[in-house]
Amino acid sequence: MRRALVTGAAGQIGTELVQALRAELGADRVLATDLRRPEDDQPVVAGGPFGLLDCTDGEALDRHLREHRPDTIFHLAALLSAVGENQPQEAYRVNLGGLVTVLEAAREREIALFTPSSIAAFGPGTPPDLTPQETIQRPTTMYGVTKVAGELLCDYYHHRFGVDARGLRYPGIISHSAPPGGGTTDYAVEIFHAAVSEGRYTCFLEPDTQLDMMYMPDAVRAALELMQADPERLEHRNAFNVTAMQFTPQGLADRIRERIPHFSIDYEVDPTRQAIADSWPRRLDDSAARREWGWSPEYDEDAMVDDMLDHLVPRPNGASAPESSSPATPGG
Ligand code: NAD
Ligand code: AKB
Repeated sequence: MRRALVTGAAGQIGTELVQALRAELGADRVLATDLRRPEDDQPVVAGGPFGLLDCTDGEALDRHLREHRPDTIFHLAALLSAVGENQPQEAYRVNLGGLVTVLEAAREREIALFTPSSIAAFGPGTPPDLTPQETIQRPTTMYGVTKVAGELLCDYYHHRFGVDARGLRYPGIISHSAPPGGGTTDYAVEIFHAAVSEGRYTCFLEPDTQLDMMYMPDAVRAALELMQADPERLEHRNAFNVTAMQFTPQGLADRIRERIPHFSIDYEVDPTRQAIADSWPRRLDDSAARREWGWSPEYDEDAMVDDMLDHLVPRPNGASAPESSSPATPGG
């Protein structure tokens, strides 16, 4: 990988993936694109080239590809689960229309492609514990439907046209830099901001709803490692199960209260997001990723909570928060 283009770069994952790519490849070699332009002082814009791009617009994509000449596209533009249930037709149009547009460009220009899938690609009939790499996939959300179809499309473009398409099934991603984009796992980010600013949080999921989660540094590293993996070792190219930690809202609140003793949580359950969460796995089996390209998470729940609060709790005398670094005690 020498030059990259990122779609949906202003979102939760793009904001951090772009910075990691620029650190690795050089700032000028990573073109960040999105439907919306963040403020000029945001790292995605301030740290290197940025272009407006609707990922469903094949001509505009082609213009960017001609000018920037990437060998790899990280296709992150999508509508997430809760937004997708509010606007299912739009989720279909952006998530699948955008993916086909990008796959076609990757085919025509022989560009490698990273596309994230999600735990949302599973449904109520899927085994929820140690969910196998290959199993029943009958999701009940439009977001999930687009993720399963996306996994299949990426496999198809690889087998049929030789496109170097690769992908991960991400669990819920927790981070402190950019807000989450309207998903069911968003509570696990919101809770930190609320704990620090107000000392209390009202959660939209029930206290004992266990979901699979991952801290952003692991999520970014997983994408980079997969795209740099030896293709000869990859049996599954797209939709690798990856996981790092599992917790419930109550369990996460308990971990936060160990660090912020006055923190309290209450619950106002949103039936739509609760139904989505109830249809998703509690813990994935990520042994295929471990075997085929050496996946191993570094952050467990305690290391993630410590690092989140290190970044979000205001420091005395305006000192700046540390860069996220590998935890002293690896988890996983
Ligand atoms: P996000 O919602 O934070 O960001 C998505 C970005 O896409 C936004 O900046 C939005 O402006 C942009 N966008 C929307 N429509 C667009 C269009 N037509 N053209 C170009 N850009 C458009 O999402 P995210 O959390 O960064 O997720 C990125 C990818 O990772 C998505 O495919 C998502 O399904 C997947 N994923 C995310 C999580 C998570 O917890 N964040 C978990 C599993 C999978
Ligand atoms: C969502 O909740 O929609 C996302 C995801 C797990 O795909 N965070």
